Amino acid sequence: MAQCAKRRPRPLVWVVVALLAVATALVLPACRGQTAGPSDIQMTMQVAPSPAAVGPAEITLALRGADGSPVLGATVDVEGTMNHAGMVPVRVRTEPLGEGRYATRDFHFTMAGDWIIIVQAALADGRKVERTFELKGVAGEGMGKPADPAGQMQH
Ligand SMILES: [Cu+2]
Repeated sequence: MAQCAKRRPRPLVWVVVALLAVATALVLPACRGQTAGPSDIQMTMQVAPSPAAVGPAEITLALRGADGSPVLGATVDVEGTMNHAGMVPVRVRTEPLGEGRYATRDFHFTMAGDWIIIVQAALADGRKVERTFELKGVAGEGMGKPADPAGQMQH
């Protein structure tokens, strides 16, 4: 007598699916900036920790040419700002990590809310590239409390 084999979910499959989901979640925070300057330069940004919160953060930019080759020898400056009056921008220079990647060392998110990250890169060949990234919903210090207890920095 023929019996249908019972199809049970194989645990290993679900482990793989879960790992892929985690990997996707880790990759997703990277976003592509708006274009200004040479369009053959691709720039992607990653912010750690993610999700971003008030306090120290590391912003990493990856610069690649049209053929995917890393852009070496660039001078990359990062300005973090917000779209409201009285905002004091946070400006830092990055350090090269190699392979076309550049990271900030002393960047701080000073306020909670929606940030705009403006990246200016001076390429080794003299060209300048600017990209603007939106980073929405930077959390306040300590589980969503306002960044400043006095409330002056809230918006
Ligand atoms: Cu602000």
